[in-house]
Amino acid sequence: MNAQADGPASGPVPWDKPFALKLLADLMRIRRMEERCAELYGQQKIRGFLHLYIGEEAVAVGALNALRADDNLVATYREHGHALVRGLPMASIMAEMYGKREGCARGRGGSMHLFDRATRLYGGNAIVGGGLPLAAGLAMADRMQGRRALTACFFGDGAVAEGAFHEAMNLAALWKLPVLFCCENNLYAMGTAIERYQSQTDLCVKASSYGMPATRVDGMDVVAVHEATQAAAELVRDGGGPMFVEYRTYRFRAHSMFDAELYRTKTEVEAWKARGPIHGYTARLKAQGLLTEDEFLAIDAAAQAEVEQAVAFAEAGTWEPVEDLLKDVTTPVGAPAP
Ligand SMILES: Cc1ncc(C[n+]2csc(CCOP(=O)(O)OP(=O)(O)O)c2C)c(N)n1
Ligand SMILES: [Mg+2]
Repeated sequence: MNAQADGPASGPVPWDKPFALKLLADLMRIRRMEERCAELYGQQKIRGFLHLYIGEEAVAVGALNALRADDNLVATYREHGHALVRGLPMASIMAEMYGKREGCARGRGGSMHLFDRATRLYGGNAIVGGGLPLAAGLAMADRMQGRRALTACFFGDGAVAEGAFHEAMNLAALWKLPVLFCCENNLYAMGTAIERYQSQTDLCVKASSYGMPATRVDGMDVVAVHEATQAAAELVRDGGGPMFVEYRTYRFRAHSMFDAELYRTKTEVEAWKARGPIHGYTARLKAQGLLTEDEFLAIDAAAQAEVEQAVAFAEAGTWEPVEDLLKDVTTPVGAPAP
């Protein structure tokens, strides 16, 4: 139904070797980190919700490598890869997943709420569509403070059916706020295919209806993602107002760790895996003489070593004492203090 099995992305890679291999390393770091997270979940080292990004890595890697360090970033609960590419140490991400004090949100957020003020990662978010109004607000703050940065807001196709999407798109377009709306369209919202919950399945049409430029790109192709995001970011940064980019992608794993995947066929999943973001890119790099098999193995080994160091760091981390649990918890006006 949704399969678009036209083979892996192809074509020249327009980058010098260091940059090309940096992006390959980012893809591998996310993949290896999340494969390990799945194992740790089985061992109950990571608990609660866990949404893996496996299959979608080219979006975060291509897009975030096209942005600047002083741009703001807002993400969803499927944000481990975004946090990593943004520059958070893998160890602090892993410790957060464990719920340890050494985590980037001091163990209070967990997988869905990675947050880091220093790198301007304004959070994962458990609420579908919840990040869009935050992004509009951050962009408005930048405008008022005269900062020439943009806010990149990542969200899924499911968010496009939420009121918050339309409110944020409307105000961002009306006030020409510097927001880059990055829609990760993986064709499903939990177990519901896009044809079953969207009246208009062409999401660019929805964005265009707010008078905002919109473009669609192959989210399995890290080169195409980078080029489209760079062009869009330039437009937004130059004061052109917000822009919408739809990245057509696919998750290879279940929605979360509790999902029997009865809503899609194995054939469809396999067809998308054939377009996987890592092996297609690797083949192109090799064909162009930018990568040898030994270099690939070294990048993979480095990613796996980083994962093991991150796990050791999380294991050695500390739990917050029970008596501190209500610290930083806001008390509603009129309620007795905790
Ligand atoms: C406001 C709100 N409604 C419902 C949910 C339950 N929920 C969690 S994930 C999800 C699907 C979202 O799909 P999409 O935005 O496409 O993101 P994906 O999981 O595919 O990355 C839903 C409905 C929620 N978290 N928040
Ligand atoms: Mg989705």
